[in-house]
Amino acid sequence: MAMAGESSNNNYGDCDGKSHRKVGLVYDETMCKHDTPNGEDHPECPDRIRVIWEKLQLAGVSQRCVVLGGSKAEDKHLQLVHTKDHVSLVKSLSTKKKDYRRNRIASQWNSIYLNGSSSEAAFLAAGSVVELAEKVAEGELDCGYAIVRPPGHHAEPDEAMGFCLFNNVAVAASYLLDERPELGVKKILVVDWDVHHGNGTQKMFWKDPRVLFFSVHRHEHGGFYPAGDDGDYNMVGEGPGEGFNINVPWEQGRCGDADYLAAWDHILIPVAKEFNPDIVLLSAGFDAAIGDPLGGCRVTPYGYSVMLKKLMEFAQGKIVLALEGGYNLDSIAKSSLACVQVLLEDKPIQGSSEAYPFESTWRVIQAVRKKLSAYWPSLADVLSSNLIDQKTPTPIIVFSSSDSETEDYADDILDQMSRLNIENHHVDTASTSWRRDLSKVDVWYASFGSNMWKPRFLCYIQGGQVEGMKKVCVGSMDKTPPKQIMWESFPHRLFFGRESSVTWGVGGVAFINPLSDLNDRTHMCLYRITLEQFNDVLFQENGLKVDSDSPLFDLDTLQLVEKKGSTPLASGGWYGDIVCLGKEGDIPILTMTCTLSAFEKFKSGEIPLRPPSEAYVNTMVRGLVEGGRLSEEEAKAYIDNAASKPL
Ligand code: X5A
Ligand code: ZN
Repeated sequence: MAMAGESSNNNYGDCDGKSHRKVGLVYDETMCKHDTPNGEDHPECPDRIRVIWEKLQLAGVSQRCVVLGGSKAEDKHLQLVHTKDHVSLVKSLSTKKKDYRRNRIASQWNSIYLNGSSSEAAFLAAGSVVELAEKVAEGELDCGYAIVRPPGHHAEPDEAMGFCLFNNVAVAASYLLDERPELGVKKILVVDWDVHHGNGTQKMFWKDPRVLFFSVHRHEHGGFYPAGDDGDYNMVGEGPGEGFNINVPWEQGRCGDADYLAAWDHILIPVAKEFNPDIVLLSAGFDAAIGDPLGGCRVTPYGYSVMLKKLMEFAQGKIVLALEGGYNLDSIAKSSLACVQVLLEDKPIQGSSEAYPFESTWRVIQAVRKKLSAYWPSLADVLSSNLIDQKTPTPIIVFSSSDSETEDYADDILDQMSRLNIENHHVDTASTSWRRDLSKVDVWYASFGSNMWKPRFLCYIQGGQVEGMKKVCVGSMDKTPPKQIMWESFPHRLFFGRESSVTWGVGGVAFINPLSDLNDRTHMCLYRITLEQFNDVLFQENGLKVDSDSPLFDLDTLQLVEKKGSTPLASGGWYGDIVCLGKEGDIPILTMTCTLSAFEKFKSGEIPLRPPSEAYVNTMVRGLVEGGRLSEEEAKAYIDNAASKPL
């Protein structure tokens, strides 16, 4: 039953007598009861659907819609896409059980929390989308929006994940196809504009040509959640379903209206015309919205409204939106309102798009078109160079040598906006709960190699690439720049080793002897960052991804290294040892170098000593000179000396 108060009426007529479309809205306060077991903060929070509902009420649009309360999914409908075991397991999570049993179950899944009301909410979320889709397919409603949680698109046949328990949209699609043949729905277009790949939906219809699944998402070559190859554009489906799965995998964040609309105009819309669906289901996550703390993209409410408008040209406007992700409360409320106004066919939403798609966007769109043109002739034409020349250059972060580098970029102001929101929405899943604790502790990270040049080091924090680097850094999760910078020298031996590196190509990179040597000194640039950021630097230095479930260097290890001076890590990478160089005030000074055993191998020649490449030397020199540490001549001589002396 909806607790929507006086708005729960069926009076969808407008006072001006103009006939509007009959738009269904599902809202049920019961779905707010699904929450973290101990009230911990989580981005997928009950307020998400509340703020959307309140926005629609305040704007006076819910009053013009047909409001439905939630309804529970039937087991047999859930089992159209989920295993029997999965359905029973979710059902068994009811109020009677103890928290610890639920926590155990949740911990076996990726990014899932559970409480006594999770099961009920999951059944309601799926059932509500089924009910709304049924009413639209029957013609009782023209279209609708199910404001549901938990979301669904990550849920796989036998697995909950990514905040999703049941795959709400997939259940509804299968219900129409398999349980209601008399409604005549034979072909369904499922569009997934949530910023994450709809891995669950893809799996469920992988071999099914009745469902054309289109997902546009951040992918970053498999680095973005849900990581891996599933979201790649090569994943086109199999058997009879071959060609009916379309992924548009963004290579970078910051994608906005122009990028999404380019994917619409040059992939989705032409294919949808050929496919000619009987109904459209939209996995409407709003985490690609500007300001979202997880998405890092910048789609505006206007952008969403245009994307939706274009989809309403199909299936005589029969379209059902189901909420998926979206974690900035303000952004999801505004985006939802814009969408409902489009469903109601109100006057067009005002707005305009940023000028052009990114260069990487055109690259992705061309790759998708090429791959899918085997199945969809409308994608076969090569895009004109006039078109793809209209682009925003990829914001590779190349700094000026001034101190106000990043401020020059209007782009980054927007990023800072979304960072403000991260503060209020701690992501508290297995992959990120450690971050909260470690973000409260400051350390000095002492750099002695290329990181001494601040712009180079900032690539590890903010992402990007500077002159001479062969690779773009992803940056840290927390992109706050260092709070303080200072220089010091320490009694350790600097040397250069390894044949070549991914970042710098041929030539050695800098290490220090993990043990101190009072006869030697190494210049170091110290950055005051959080221990969380220090871990992200460690991940990147060791060639690991930054979305790890656990830190490489935690509070216990910090205590240990403060006591013992140095400690090896389980990184397996080149910088597998942390050295504590002392303290500055209360804050420990840490650096990373090779392990003692690797150092022995450098000494014996088992691992090669090599002078650094020219680019690497230049970067170090710039660091030492711009940091006011040495003159250019002195810096070159210092590096030369370290590179030529035997260990
Ligand atoms: C539905 C949705 C995101 C999961 C992110 C997990 N899930 N780190 O947006
Ligand atoms: Zn998402």
